[in-house]
Amino acid sequence: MTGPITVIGNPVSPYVRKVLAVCRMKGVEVRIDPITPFRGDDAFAALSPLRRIPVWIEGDLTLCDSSIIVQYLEETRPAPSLWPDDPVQRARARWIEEFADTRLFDVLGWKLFFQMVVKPRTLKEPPERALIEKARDEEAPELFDYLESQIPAEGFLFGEVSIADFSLAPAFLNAQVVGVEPSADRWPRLVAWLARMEAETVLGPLNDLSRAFMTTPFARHRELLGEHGWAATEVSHDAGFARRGPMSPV
Ligand SMILES: N[C@@H](CCC(=O)N[C@@H](CS)C(=O)NCC(=O)O)C(=O)O
Repeated sequence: MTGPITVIGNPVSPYVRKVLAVCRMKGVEVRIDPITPFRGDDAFAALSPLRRIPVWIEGDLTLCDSSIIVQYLEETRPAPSLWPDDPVQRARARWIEEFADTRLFDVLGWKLFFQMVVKPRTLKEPPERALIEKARDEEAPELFDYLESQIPAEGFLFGEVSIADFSLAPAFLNAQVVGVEPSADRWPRLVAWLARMEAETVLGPLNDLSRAFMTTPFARHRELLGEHGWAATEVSHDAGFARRGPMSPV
């Protein structure tokens, strides 16, 4: 396929950072339309029926869902591979990606970041305190315990950095900005691995871009992309006002 590739989605989203990390690893050039899904216009809804980001547009092909997009990237640009060679390890990496996309994001994303940042700032709705407290005090520590049992003392989950690492690590930034992060006393492997992800992989600069988005008014987001080495699309799918999608939590 020819022509420029577009990724619709704001790098504050861990799913968008997963896709952009894979693009950087594989040397795939993309242009970004950095909208928040809640402000997507009708053209966005036509491309993304669940009104979710990321969306991948390459020629006539439109793909939704980060896992589908990164699998497509792996099949069309196989080098360097981001899945372990061994089928057993490859299956484990897929499980870690599934765990990250569903349960980890449910707690760190929807119950913490969405409640504490997106609801008050973007949707102008009050956060649900009981949900936040349970996620912070009970659910997140259980997830950290599980991950502590999976993460090696050195390197990445499957030796070389892989799709498993790029699926798991991004949501920790969203939790960190609302004051939830694993402590090195209780979860030393998890904390050391997160530091390696920031310092040694393409996730570090992507997290910097995400931090800049979180602290900069929406009107400057397209410029921010250029300042961080990414191209912006000419056209935006921003509607200028926020609304929920069909899959947004209540
Ligand atoms: N399974 C999807 C999840 C994507 C997702 O939930 N993205 C969030 C942003 S982090 C979103 O677009 N939420 C808007 C909504 O659900 O209304 C993927 O892997 O891409």
